[in-house]
Parts: sequence; structure tokens; C-alpha cells
Amino acid sequence: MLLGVPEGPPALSGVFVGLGANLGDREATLRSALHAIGQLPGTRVERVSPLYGSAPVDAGGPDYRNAVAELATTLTPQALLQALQIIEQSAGRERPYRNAPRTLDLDILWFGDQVIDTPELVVPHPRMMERAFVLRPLADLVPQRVDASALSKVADQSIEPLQGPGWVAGV
Ligand code: PH2
Ligand code: MG
Ligand code: MG
Repeated sequence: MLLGVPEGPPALSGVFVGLGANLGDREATLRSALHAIGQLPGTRVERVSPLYGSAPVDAGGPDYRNAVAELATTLTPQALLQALQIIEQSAGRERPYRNAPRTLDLDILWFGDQVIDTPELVVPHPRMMERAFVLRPLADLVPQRVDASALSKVADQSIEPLQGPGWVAGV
């Protein structure tokens, strides 16, 4: 309680979201998605990785822009998932087939240390360890949690840093 204002539940940190886009103005879309995430109730964007360019993995279409953000949030995993899907839809996301090119993809990678296995949401993200476009930006944020052997397994995937961690203003 501060000045008579009741506190909500404490925000859970260590929530990591992967961002990807390979249609439209990819970088601008990722930037506005990060701002939209920061406006969600009880949610703060704590850190954003560098911005990467990456070739599509198990997918086609133009090269991707990818990044990972660390959040602190009072939302439940399910509420965060719903909010991320609304942000994807407002960026014009269409889902004509699996791994289709997309204007915006927002995936929950880790939610603290929670393990979730429901039809709607599986956390940790089931394919994250196979993907350089997740592991490289994650290793920038939490190097102690991404070991060298995990990175070496995805070393054949084409990915390059395009901009340092300051590419999103105000985070
Ligand atoms: N997302 C996918 C499939 N393939 N490849 C890259 N480089 N970046 C992505 O974000 C990506 C992908 C499915 O979500
Ligand atoms: Mg994805
Ligand atoms: Mg997704």
C-alpha cells in the first residue's frame, strides 16, 4: 500500500517473448509491437535484444527480422497469449498455412520457470532450442542460460545482427 493505493500482484519477471516478421515493414512492425506490449496492463518491457536478420527456417518467403524481449508482467500466461494474439492481428497477421510468411509473430518462450502444456500454449516454446533466430538474441540477454553447445547446434542457420540493443526507443 502506497499513499492509499492498493498494490496488485507483484510482476513476474523472466518472461521472454520472441518477435519475428518477414512481410511489410518488418522493423517498424517489431518496434510498434514492443510499444504495444509495454502498454498491456501490469506489463513492462524490461530489455530488448539486438535486432537480427535471418533466413527463414522451415519456412519460405523473404528474410525475417527477429528479436527477443524480456518482460515483467502481472498477466497470467493465458492472458498474455491472448494479448499477443490481438497485437498480431492488429499488425495484419494472416494464417493461411503453417509457417506462412507473416507480418508479425509473437511467441512466449519462457514464462519465469513455469512449465505449461495446454492445447493453446506450450512453454517453454517447443522448438526454441532448434532455432538460431531465438537462441542468438536470447543469448544476448541471458548468456548464462544459453549454453555454447545449444548455439553450436544451430550454427548452420543464417543469421546476422543488424542493430544493437538501442534499436527500440524508450525501452
Ligand atoms: N518463424 C517461424 C518459422 N521460421 N524463420 C526465421 N528466420 N524467423 C522466424 O521468426 C521464423 C522462421 C515460425 O514461427
Ligand atoms: Mg513462431
Ligand atoms: Mg507464433
